[in-house]
Order: sequence, then C-alpha cells, then structure tokens
Amino acid sequence: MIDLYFATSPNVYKVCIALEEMGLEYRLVPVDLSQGAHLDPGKLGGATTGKVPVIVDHAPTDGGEPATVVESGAILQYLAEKTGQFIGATPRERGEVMQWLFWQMGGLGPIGGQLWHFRAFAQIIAPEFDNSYALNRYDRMFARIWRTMDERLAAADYLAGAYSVADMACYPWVAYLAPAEGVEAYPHVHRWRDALVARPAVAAAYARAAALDVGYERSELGTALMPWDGIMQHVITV
Ligand SMILES: N[C@@H](CCC(=O)N[C@@H](CS)C(=O)NCC(=O)O)C(=O)O
Repeated sequence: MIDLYFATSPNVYKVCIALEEMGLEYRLVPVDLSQGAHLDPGKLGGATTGKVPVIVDHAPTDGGEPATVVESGAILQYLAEKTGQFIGATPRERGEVMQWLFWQMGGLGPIGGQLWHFRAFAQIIAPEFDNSYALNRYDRMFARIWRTMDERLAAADYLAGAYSVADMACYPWVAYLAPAEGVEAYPHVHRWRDALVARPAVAAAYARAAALDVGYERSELGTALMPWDGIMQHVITV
C-alpha cells in the first residue's frame, strides 16, 4: 500500500497517473494547503519539505521501514524502478526517459507555474502592480517550451519514444495550461494530449481524485486561482 499525500495540483496528478498505470494499491491522503497542513511533517508522511506530492511506501522492495519519497520527479522514478515499468530497459532508453522527465521538472513545470501565476494569480492578489514584464517573459519562455515539445512529438509518439513516466509528468501541466496557451497551435502536442486523455489509467486517476472527499471547504479565491475542476472535466469527458 502506498499513501499519496494529495492536494489538487498538476504535480500530484502526475503521481496519481503513475500509480494507476502501474497498478499499485494506493490511498489518497488529503492535505489542506490553505491551512498550512503541508508545513507539519506529521501531516505529510514525515516529509520536511513542505510540498505535495509525498508518498509513503509501506511495502518497499528492500523489505525495510516504510519509505517516504518527496519531489514528483523522484517519486515517478521511484515507482518506475519499483515496478520496472515506464522507465526503459537499457541505459540509452532510461537516459531518454530521464532527460524528458528532468525537462519537465526543470522547465515545463516551473515556467508553466510562473506563467500561470502572473496570468491568473497576480492580478487577483496584487492588482496594484504592473506585471506586464513578468507576464511577457514567461509567455515567451513558455512558447519555446511548446515548440520544443511539438518538435519532439513530431518525431516520436511519446516524449521518450515509448510511453513513460516522462509523459505522465508532462500531461497534467499540458492539460492545465492548454486552454490558456493555445495548444491547438501545436498539432503534435495536441495529438499526444488526446492519446493521453484516451488512456484508461489517466481517466481513472482524475476520476478518483475528483471523487475524494478532501474534508475541507474550497475557498472561492482558491477555486478562481486553481480551476482544477475544469481539467478533471476535460479528462473525464473528452
Ligand atoms: N518540485 C516539487 C514542487 C511541488 C509543489 O510546488 N507543490 C505545491 C503544490 S503544486 C505545494 O505543495 N505548494 C505548497 C507551498 O509551496 O506552500 C515537485 O514537483 O514535487
């Protein structure tokens, strides 16, 4: 059994998808970010990094104590190595998977997060500031990310050639940013996104997260800033 410390976030959905794809038994443990629950290691599986996702694997392959793993990229790698799936068999294949996983962790995710912050959050949180420089910067940086991804997917069905944890890492961010960022302009990203949407494990991951009783009220501001339900709707209905 694996506990996944959960909040509605693309970084967490990556792990939900991986757990479903790998057929692992798991439990979602809601973490109320709005109340700072993630800052208490006791409410975060012992993790001290103050971020979701976190997993606790109660049956690690070495048979030892439960293993706590933080950082979504490291979690995906851990799960892939645990199950021997979606990570490639040879050093060359693993290198391909890892390079696209790191590309997501170092580029698509953080730049996408900043872009979304300045596009959606900043004007609500601090309308008195002129954010046009930051917005323009992240817009342009993200356009390069779309281009890189589109070029790669013009040459291969999936980022690392075969479907892998790198695709699982990218999908929730693409689903999240696509409506605002015009993914339709990138036909290969679009084709890849549709292939991911059609995967039963992807739909199951979002459906299970949507059905979770998180046990706390979602604030109006939180809903405005994090329109996650729209993503779930997209994945479930498309
Ligand atoms: N690099 C981390 C980023 C995780 C992250 O930023 N998590 C956010 C939710 S998307 C979080 O827990 N934020 C709470 C905070 O920063 O206080 C990962 O990929 O796991």
